Amino acid sequence: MTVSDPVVESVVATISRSATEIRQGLIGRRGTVDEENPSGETQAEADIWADELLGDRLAAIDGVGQYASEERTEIVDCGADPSAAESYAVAVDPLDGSSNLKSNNTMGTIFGVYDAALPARGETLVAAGFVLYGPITTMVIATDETVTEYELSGGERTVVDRDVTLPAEPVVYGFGGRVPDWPVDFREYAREIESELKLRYGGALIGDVNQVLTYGGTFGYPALESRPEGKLRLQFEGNPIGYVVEQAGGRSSDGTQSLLAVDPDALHDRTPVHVGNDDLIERLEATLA
Ligand code: FDP
Repeated sequence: MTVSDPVVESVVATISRSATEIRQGLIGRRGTVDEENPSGETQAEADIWADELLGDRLAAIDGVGQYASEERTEIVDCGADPSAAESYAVAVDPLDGSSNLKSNNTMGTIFGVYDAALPARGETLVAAGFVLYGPITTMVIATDETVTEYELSGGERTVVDRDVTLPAEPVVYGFGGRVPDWPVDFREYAREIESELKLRYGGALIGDVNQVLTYGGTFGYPALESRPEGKLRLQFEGNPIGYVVEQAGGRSSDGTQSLLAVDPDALHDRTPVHVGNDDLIERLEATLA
């Protein structure tokens, strides 16, 4: 199964073919380097390596006008005008959850294909998705038509679910950050959710969101007392994940509105991130209002 837009299909095919290689390349690259990413976080060797690998390949695609990554300060101008028809900007988090390298837990690669110059609103996404490096490597791709899950093996992608839809009955939840750092209103909401759903939290956004897509429920990395802007990045994490979950029948929120409606100020802007079943996000927004 291919994506109908040829540029988007090339982006998706490039990421899916690279995923097996990225997975293999993690061996021997679990250490950190003496560098920080533009958000001030220590980079792993694998973060930099995966960014270079994906950056070179995605920037070479005809119709990709910009490449941007959580791991580099500036946008790479790839030649095509991202606001022109049939030309797009690609934003990538090459290795989401890379602090899990140390404990050998789940990680992912996230991408968003924007039909606008970056930084852009999530509403301009034409496709988004992620690779999940779990016991097996899977890929979820959302377009305006559908959300599809694939298994990846040796550069091939095989459909396992043609129509990924959030189960109607929520089962799991996972919230990031430390409880004492949660604002009082979020704590109140979390107490309610804890009494209704089952905690499933692995510490990598992609792994935790995929549990929500699989079982129904909610994932949140809220605004913190120490960091009201939240931890996750809007262009590289919030928007693509919001798009996937909304296309799968759920909702996304920054606490007050859909993540896709947030106006970015800068490429590396952070945002509180909440995704999940409709009624849970509605209750969250009502509690935080
Ligand atoms: P990581 O720092 O390991 O890359 O934004 C990245 C992210 O992981 C998310 O994948 C994850 O949900 C969150 O940060 C975990 O943050 P904590 O440091 O608070 O555990």
